[in-house]
Amino acid sequence: MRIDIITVLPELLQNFTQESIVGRAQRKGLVEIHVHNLRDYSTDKWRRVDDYPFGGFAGMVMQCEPIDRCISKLMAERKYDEIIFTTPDGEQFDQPMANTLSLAENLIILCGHYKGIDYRIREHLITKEVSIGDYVLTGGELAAAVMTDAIVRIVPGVIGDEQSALSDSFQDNLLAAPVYTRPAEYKGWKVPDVLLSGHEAKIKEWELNQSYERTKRLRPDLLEKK
Ligand code: 6GU
Repeated sequence: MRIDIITVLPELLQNFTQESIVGRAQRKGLVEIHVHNLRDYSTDKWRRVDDYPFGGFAGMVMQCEPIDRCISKLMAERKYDEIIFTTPDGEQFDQPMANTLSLAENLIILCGHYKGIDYRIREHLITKEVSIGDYVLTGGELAAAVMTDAIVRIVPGVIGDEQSALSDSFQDNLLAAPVYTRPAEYKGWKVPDVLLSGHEAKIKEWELNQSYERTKRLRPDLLEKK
């Protein structure tokens, strides 16, 4: 899978794409993430990519040309499954959307900024508008990082034990059960006995009960989706 991220703040995303599980997935050759500096596609001598809005509204608007030049170049090189725009008025990102997007071959994520982008880009080039939640960020970079992280980690082979991605919170609309590691007792704080019992069926039953109990208490809305 390949993800192309278009941004005016490439430095903000560079470390993220090289580190941790996402970085390792790239080194393993399972995914390729390319960060493009939108200013490289400006034809302005000051490398500007925004301008004042028609109608005299406040703020600046990202112009059509640099975005179109960047997306057109990428589209000439390969076929994209989705051209995503990050925006607070987009469709809410969630685990089912991450699952679907993880099956894509090629994705573009265009990071929104300033007051917004010229609406013609959204009408003519963007295929999917996505928000990561009901709050406003200064730009779409962190949203692009969140989406990329959630998508990449469920690509087969990225997480060693594939069970572990499938047993995540939200994969079945249940929160995950608590986990513990050694020592079995720390400062008098004890690990539940059942986990030390070696009784596999009982442990599975305990995990499922914990999942239901925690979901009912913390996120009852998820149980209504089941
Ligand atoms: Cl995708 N972008 C911005 N700027 N703010 C957001 C968002 C995206 N999702 C939630 N808030």
